[in-house]
Amino acid sequence: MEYQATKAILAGICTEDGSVSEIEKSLDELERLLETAGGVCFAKLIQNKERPDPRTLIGSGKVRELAELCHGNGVELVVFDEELSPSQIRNLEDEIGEDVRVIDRSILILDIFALHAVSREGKLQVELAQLKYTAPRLTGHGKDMSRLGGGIGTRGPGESKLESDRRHMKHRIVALEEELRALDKNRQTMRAARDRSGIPKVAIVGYTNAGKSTLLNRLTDAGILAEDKLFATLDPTTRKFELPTGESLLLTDTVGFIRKLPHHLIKAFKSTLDEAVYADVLMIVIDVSDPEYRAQLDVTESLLEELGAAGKPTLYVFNKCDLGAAELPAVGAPAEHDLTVFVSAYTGQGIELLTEKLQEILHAGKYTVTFRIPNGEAGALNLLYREATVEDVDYGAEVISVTAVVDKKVHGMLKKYDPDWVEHTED
Ligand SMILES: Nc1nc2c(ncn2[C@@H]2O[C@H](COP(=O)(O)OP(=O)(O)OP(=O)(O)O)[C@@H](O)[C@H]2O)c(=O)[nH]1
Ligand SMILES: [Mg+2]
Repeated sequence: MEYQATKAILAGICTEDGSVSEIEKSLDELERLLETAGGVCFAKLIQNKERPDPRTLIGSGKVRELAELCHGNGVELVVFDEELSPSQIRNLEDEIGEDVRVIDRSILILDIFALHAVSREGKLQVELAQLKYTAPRLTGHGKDMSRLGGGIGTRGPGESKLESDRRHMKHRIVALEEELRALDKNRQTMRAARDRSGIPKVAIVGYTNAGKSTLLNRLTDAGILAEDKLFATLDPTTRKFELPTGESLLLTDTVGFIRKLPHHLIKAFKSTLDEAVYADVLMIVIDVSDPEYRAQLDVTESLLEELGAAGKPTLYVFNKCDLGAAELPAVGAPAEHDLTVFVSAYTGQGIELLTEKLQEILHAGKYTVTFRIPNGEAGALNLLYREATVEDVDYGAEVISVTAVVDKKVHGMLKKYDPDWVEHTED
């Protein structure tokens, strides 16, 4: 059987405080989301309207225009860039008629998440978000609905069609919340174990499709699926990485950000997004070949802020340099403890410099000290191995000389082994 992509119209509204060019960019991105979900864009429709119509968002004349455009061209789906209430979807589907389905950006994003979730936690998070958001918006319209899978917007993370039987839904929501709580506890326990290991945690974050997974693969052979698709990654992956100095780090690849990511979606994926919140350092990956990269960085930074992950030492990784950027950003990081680097995760260009800068950020606020530890006081040496970076150990007859990169806390704990202690406290 030949596969036919669902033909769709994308619709947006430009209100008094919006600009048409912003809406156009947002619709272009919506088109990429549609394609990722297996659809194809037939037309884009923007209405200038000071205030949205509470019944149908766009005005009634525009709804008629939309209906004609659908009916005359075999269009089965309309995707709105704005969030629609369940009743707006019902009204729009009633007025457009002929089994054309109406969905919004959030439903489309959740549909992609459902296709891309791999881990049990990821799948449960998606199913819960769909039960809370998508299910109340499913009207049963559309030829597709009786078939398994039900078409774009209705695919669940498993094989099954998204359920919309209300009584069943309530039970399912309770069960999912319970299981997710247990998995979140698990995640917290694992995180606590990583904390005790003292290995610094670095989260790779950024806009969707920026090259986060490609970067982790480049650094660690993680073997994560990296694709020219939006939201290819849903589940976080953590890999150990060794710096040239021999120090270890934990690098975590995370789910990408996108503009107009609704608050309820952020909440639904809180547990996995927490990987960024609990990191010591952030690597923000930016696709400089995308003309929209500045706006994408703004979106990333404001979402990090919303998550409570902003203000950490950050390495700004300007990626895809091999494609050439229209205008390269001025070098110079936004905050004192931040750094920037230009790389291509694809060709490997700049990766060596990236590891150096990463090291620089991790070592910020740290300095090198040579301790003299009497033989037999192995506890101090162990502490250095655990909490600092040991660079050199020289076993003398009575004293072990250990050169290590330490922070103030470790230095203070071992001050009695530092012959130059006074000097350092004056720094
Ligand atoms: N030319 C070029 N392409 C790259 C580079 N880095 C990544 N890509 C491509 O960009 C696309 C997206 O890469 P991913 O690594 O999947 O991006 P991501 O940030 O993990 O995306 P999501 O998981 O979807 O949020 C893939 O087709 C990569 O091959 C680069 O440095 N240069
Ligand atoms: Mg990815």
